This record gives sequence, C-alpha cells and structure tokens, in this order.
Amino acid sequence: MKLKYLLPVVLLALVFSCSTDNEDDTDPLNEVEGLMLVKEIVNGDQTIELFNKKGMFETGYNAISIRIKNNTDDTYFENASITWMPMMQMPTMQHSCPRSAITKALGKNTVYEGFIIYQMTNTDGSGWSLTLNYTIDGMDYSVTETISVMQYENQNTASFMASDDTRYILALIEPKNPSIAVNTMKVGLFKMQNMMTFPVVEDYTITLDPRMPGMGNHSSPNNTDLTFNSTDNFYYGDLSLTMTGYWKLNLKLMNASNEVLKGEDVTEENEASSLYLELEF
Ligand SMILES: [Cu+2]
Repeated sequence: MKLKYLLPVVLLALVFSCSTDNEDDTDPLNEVEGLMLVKEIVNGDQTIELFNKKGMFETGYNAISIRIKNNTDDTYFENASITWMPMMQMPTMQHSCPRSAITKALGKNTVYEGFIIYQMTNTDGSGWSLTLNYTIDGMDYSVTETISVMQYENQNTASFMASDDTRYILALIEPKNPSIAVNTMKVGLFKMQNMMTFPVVEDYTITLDPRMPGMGNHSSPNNTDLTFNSTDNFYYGDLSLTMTGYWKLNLKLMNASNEVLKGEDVTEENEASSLYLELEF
C-alpha cells in the first residue's frame, strides 16, 4: 500500500482509539471492570460499595476498591476522603488489624483503594466489622457494618509472638498466580503495637526455604531472602517453584541486627520452621 493511502487509515485508527479511551474514562461502571462487589453499605444519602477480585473477604491480604454513590442521583463521588477501621470482636476484647490508608486509584475518577490484612476469623466468617469515616464537600459521615471474613484454604498469613516479646503479622501478597519458575515473592510485615495500631516493620530480613513436604521435603534452587523495599513498604525476594503442588515456605524473621526473632532452619532432624506460609498451585 502506498503511503498516501496508509496515512488516512492510521489517522482513523488513532481517532477511533482515542474516542474509545474517553468512553472508558467517563463511564463509572467501567472503572470497576474485572472486580466483584463484596458489600454495599447504605448510609443515608450515600451507598459505599466495596469491591475486590474474588467478591469476598478472606483471611490474609485483601486489596479493596471503594466507590461512594450519591443515592439522590446515582452518580459516584470523585472528591471524597476516606479512612477505615476494621474491628474484630473477641469474647473478652476487640482488636483491629494491619491496613493501609485509602487513596484515589491511579487514573480513576470514582474509585478509591487500599488493603486490609485480616489475621484471623471465626470458622463461620463472623467476628469482624468495618467502620468507614468519610468527608464529602466538607461534611463528615461515618458508618459501621458487620462484614464476613472467610478462612482462606492455606496459611497465607501468620500472626506470631517473637523472641523480642513483640507480636508480628506477616502476610503473603505475591505470587498471586504462581508458576513453575522463579516467582517474585512479596509479603507485608507489621508489628502489633497495641490492639488498634499495626505499623510497618522496616529493614528486617525474612529468610526463605521453600519445601515440598509430600515429596521428601525437597527444596528448589535460586531462592533469595526477602528484603525491605522502602518505596512501597513491602518485602521482596525470589521464590523458585520447580513443580506444581503443595509448598511450605519456611521462613525465619531476622531483625536489623541479624538476630533471629522467629523460625528455625530446615534440617534432616527438623522438617519445618515454626514460621511458615503455604502455597498450592
Ligand atoms: Cu481476633
């Protein structure tokens, strides 16, 4: 094809792709495409919508997307500021869990996002509530609602007392879709400062020794320990998975002075660390 014929085709394609992009930006329904509604919380003239990939809350790391609907005209607010407080009611006390701040989702007009790490739940999914405090156009609102948190099938989070008399919460975030390869492993590490406050723990090291207990407890080559990344406050390492099946990710938590706070080496005599996460694919 000669250039003079090709040029109009290219221009047409450009115009077409631009107009499609614009539609995506202005249609609020498309902003949660690929996500499933977990919960709708009606609070007078607003409805708060909570979304994630699976349509349910589970123990461990939950990435959550939020929209606030104006019930009077079915539009979505674009200028809200939102905070949250998850709370678990236990028989003798209540406590919260590690969670992020809530920020506007990148490139979205109506969607806000953050994460919550539920470190435990009751077997029937009961026990948790979620309080949302939000401000729209200078007006403050608050609503508290019961939520269900189901037990995830594997141990994707660990809540443990360490040798420094501190309780830590460790949560597996990635790999979400493990493959037979060297996978990027991402975890969150938090300290339980009190029942309500769970700051990020910085500059520790988490050693990694993945094993297949069902196959002679064999390991895999080319794993690396997890180190702190100060740009997003998570820990990253390389997780090598040489076959599909059940893997026990044996870990040791080391503080900034390289003292072991929790966990043991896997040896002939000791088949697993007391600190571990699980993965099956
Ligand atoms: Cu609890």
